[in-house]
Amino acid sequence: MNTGASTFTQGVDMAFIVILSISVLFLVGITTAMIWFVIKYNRKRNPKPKDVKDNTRLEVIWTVIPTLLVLVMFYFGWIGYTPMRNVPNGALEVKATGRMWSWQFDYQNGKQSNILVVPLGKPVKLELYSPDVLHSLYIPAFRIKEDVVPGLSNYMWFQAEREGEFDILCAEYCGVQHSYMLSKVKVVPEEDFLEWFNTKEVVADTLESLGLQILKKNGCVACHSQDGSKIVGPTFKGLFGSQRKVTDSQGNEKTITADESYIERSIYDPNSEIVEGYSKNLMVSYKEQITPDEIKEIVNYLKSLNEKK
Ligand SMILES: [Cu+2]
Repeated sequence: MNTGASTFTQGVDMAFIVILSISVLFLVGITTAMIWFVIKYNRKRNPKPKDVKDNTRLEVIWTVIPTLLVLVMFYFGWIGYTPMRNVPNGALEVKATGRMWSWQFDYQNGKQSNILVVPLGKPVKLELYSPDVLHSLYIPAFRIKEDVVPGLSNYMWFQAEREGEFDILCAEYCGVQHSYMLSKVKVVPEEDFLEWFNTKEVVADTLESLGLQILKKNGCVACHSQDGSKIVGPTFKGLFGSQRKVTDSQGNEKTITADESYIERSIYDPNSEIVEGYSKNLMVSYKEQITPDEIKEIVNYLKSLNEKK
């Protein structure tokens, strides 16, 4: 019987309980023996120290028993871990991108989402990708965690056994907004999943402009505020058309106007001009993620922010 949220829950919990029980046993045993020795062999009772000879039988026992216990721990760790590296055939493949500081999930039919929607009881394989720094995709309820390393292809898989929403966290410190790098995995019955999977766009967000949707989808809003506050990068508020003091890649300072071409440069080549008061190398190029047409929508959105006032 499997009552965990994923097929791995039981195996991992078993290894955890075995290792914890052995550790508790030793903690209690060693502490008790220590207290007992302190009382029994204190100086008042034994004014003259006795010379203790070695004891082969005792030495063999305290070598063999811990070796067996370590092998028991290894065994339970091994049977809990090996299924995690063997992906069954026919798993649903999803590309999981971890970047500073958001998660993005790309399905093979072009569907894109910031939460991971998966069918209940079906294997799902995540191809892990990072365009910037080390992250780690962690789903505590499923008992899985895997590093997302730039330049290295890595994967993880799971099969959800319970409907509902479960937390996704980043478990590798990746910068100032690391703790906000949160998402959810939403487990739904297969019919509901297929319905979601085959729907082109979410209609619920029609109140938001397309530009803002693109900015949210790509995680831009994690670093750029819309209300004038300074996070990691400059705010979007009042950005378009403003005069910006920047330092170019040669280290020259200059003042430029934030027009269409500036917005495009900022997205495709973010380190070519750094706005005064901000740091270099915190943003990577979004050339692969954001198309020129999408940039036009972003510009429209930025213009609309100026009109609001
Ligand atoms: Cu991270």
